[in-house]
Amino acid sequence: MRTETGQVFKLKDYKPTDFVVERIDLTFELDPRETKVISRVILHRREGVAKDVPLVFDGDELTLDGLQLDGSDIDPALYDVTPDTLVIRGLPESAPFEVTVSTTISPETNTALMGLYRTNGVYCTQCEAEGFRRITYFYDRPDVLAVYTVTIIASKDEAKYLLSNGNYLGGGNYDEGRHFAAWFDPHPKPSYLFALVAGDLGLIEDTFTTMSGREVALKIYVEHGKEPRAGYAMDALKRSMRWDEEVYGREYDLDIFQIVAVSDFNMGAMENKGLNVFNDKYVLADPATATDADFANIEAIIAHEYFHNWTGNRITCRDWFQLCLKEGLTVYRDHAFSADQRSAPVKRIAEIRLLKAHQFPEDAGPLAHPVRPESYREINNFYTTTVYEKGSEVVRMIRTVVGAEDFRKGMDLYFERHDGDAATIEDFLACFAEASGRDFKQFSLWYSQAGTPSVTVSTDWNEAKKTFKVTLEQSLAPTPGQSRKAPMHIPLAYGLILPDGSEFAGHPTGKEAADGVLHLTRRRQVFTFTGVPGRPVLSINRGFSAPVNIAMEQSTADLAHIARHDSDGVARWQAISEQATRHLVEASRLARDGRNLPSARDLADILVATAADDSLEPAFRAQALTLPAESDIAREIGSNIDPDAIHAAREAVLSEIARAGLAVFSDLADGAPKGPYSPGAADAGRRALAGIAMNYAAIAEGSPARAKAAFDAADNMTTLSQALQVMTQNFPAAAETRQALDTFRTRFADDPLVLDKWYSLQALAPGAGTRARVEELLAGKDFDRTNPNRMRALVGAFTSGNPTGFNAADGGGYRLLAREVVDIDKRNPQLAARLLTAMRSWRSLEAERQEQARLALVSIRSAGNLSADVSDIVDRMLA
Ligand code: 0A1
Ligand code: ZN
Repeated sequence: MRTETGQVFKLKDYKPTDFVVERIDLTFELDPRETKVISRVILHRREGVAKDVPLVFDGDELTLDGLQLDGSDIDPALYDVTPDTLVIRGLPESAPFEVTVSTTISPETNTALMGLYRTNGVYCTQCEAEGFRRITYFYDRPDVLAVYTVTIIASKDEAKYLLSNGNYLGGGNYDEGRHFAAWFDPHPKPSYLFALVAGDLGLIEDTFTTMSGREVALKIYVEHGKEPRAGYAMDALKRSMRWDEEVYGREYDLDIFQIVAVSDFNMGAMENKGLNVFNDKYVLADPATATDADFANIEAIIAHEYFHNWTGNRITCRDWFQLCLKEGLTVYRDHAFSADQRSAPVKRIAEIRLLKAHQFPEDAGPLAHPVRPESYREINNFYTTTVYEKGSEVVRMIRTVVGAEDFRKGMDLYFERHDGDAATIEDFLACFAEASGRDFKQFSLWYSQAGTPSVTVSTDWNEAKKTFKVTLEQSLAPTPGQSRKAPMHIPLAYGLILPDGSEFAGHPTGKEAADGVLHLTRRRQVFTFTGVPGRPVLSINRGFSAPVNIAMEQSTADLAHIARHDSDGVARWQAISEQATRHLVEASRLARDGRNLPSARDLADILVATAADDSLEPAFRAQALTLPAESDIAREIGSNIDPDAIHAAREAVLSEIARAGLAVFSDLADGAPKGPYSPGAADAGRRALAGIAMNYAAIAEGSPARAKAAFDAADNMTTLSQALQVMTQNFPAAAETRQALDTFRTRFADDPLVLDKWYSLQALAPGAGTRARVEELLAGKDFDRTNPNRMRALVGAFTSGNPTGFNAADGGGYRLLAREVVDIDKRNPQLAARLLTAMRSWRSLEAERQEQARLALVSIRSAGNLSADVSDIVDRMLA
């Protein structure tokens, strides 16, 4: 493990390497504890680099076994080696040369899950961002592109399949029960895209014929016995391949595309060239074990990794500061794919919810950073929702600014001009500037200024003159390291809805407002509409065209007018959600002061009417009925948060809505599709509506009976887990709930992915008492603390999804997290650091909880031997 060195990496220090790598040949002799790695690298000195400049390769916890130059041992006086660097002097001045580096590594004891490790007896690698340097000494940076040949030797018993990137070259028997396989990847790639997998696995196969008629072999490897659960992933893969051809003209470029599902993985999945490695959670699904949400996630992540083949692999990043170049763009592409496969407005609503729930708090707290950071201590800590989700929103805004046609032109230009490059955000923006003839200078602030902009909107209707004036004013609060900010280019999609519900067709004067978008570029701007027949209602930031906070005094009646008439479904949801948020914020404040709560009648009326409106998609109705989460309310309140007051207020509102709509909810709760399960969007939407209706009905009835009956009758995991969730959230202490949990545990005892749900549901039960249950589960004799999915399912769910449990006033939740973080850090720093980010909003809590949280953070900081990952996060949180 790399411990803290305090070293800070800066964007402005970028410098190309002194030597240029031409190709690399790797040989692996696999063994659980003593894997031999021989790396032959052909390089030459970059033009203009002085002849006394040494070659400096990266390493991480390595030991060197041998070092040769063009086949002869290098004199030890000519090199220096430590576990994390290899420096070789006296290398040829201009001619190419070959350096052979031999190392021995121990996959079995590699608990960080970076580099080459073992999971369930399978050898597997994870090299992004800096894992390759745990395999061999090399230039482990994304701007060093090389052609790889890989030979793998292993025992036949232990590893039936020997896989790496690219096309299969051949293989055969070796010695003493061992065999080998060789792979060649013709596309130059950076080391972070290298992959090796070897093991005894189950396999499903298919083929895909590309747009130019080439047949590509498709293979998905999973644990034996799980093959039937890989079918949906295969289907999603083929749809992704077709979509990228149809929408972006991008064809796959190897003879084979492989996916391997493993059970120990730090993230969701990894786009290694031609050999994607997945967390098995995002591959395995069938109706009995996966929910609709699981199916949707699998579809999205399969697409995401596949789309990286062009946005990430063919065009990669010059340095890790440019991470959003591949991630923001690829998230944008997978969102568009899912929107095409499912309901576009419902997909957008889910994206907005996620962005506000995760990215907005990150941007408002101590871990805020620009979409393209300018410095970092540990790059692993920058695989964030800001880089990914806000990065995607920025690409979406580019499309809003230039329009669909020029967006596609810009993308085509990007693919054409930068294929084979390690590129930058400037390269990317230049393509859209050129395609559209626009200047992106101000727009590029979205990449460099952190924080969520606020836009204050005020309107003025002049009945006599029939003019409507919209005044917009933007501001951006300071974030760590950035005290002063410049005004940004904020594209705000809008509509003016007239009293009769129709939309005003005119535009304000001036070029800053064409195509239904107000382009806010100055601090304050006024847009005037003339000839408006009657007082309109402004629907602003429609579809969340810009990731900003809008502050506008809008009456409940006006919000209801938008909710009823807006031509844009997302905007209708935004109006409903705004009304719910306002009410909940107000109720939480009153609850905090011990006062009586206001009636939620108006809100209940809108929600119940929406629930009952058969002309609306079920999935949309389900979204509308899902109240803002407690964490959303907390974010809106902003400071001096009392999670108990928010919980009490939200429960009261839920119960008022439930009672007002009991007849409707009771009906809808039975509306899940009957007959064979299909994971498609239409059926999933009906199940979502039935599930939320069941929750309201159970709340109104004050009894778990309905949910227990649904649990007993369920024939698919979606309904089963919905029913269990209704029980654990609302009736955690009921006998029925205990009984259902026991049944669930027994039925899925041999299925870790399903058991993860069992852990999460218990961790999410509200109230201070849940911590004791979490401790009990952690202490269970079969609880596996080394499995990232399991830790996230229990500790992650408790700390980031259970505001009243985690933030219990005695600080016990914080102490639990601190203890686990320090413990996990010894094995898996990345996982520890990520779990710790659950405390990123600690400064917005009320004073006593803040103090408890601070003490817990300080206790982490004072634990010895922290990893770079954890110390970076804890230091930023305490700064
Ligand atoms: N590039 C991957 C995410 C990823 C990043 C780091 C990892 O290391 C443990 C693994 C995966 C993606 O965007 O899907
Ligand atoms: Zn990605």
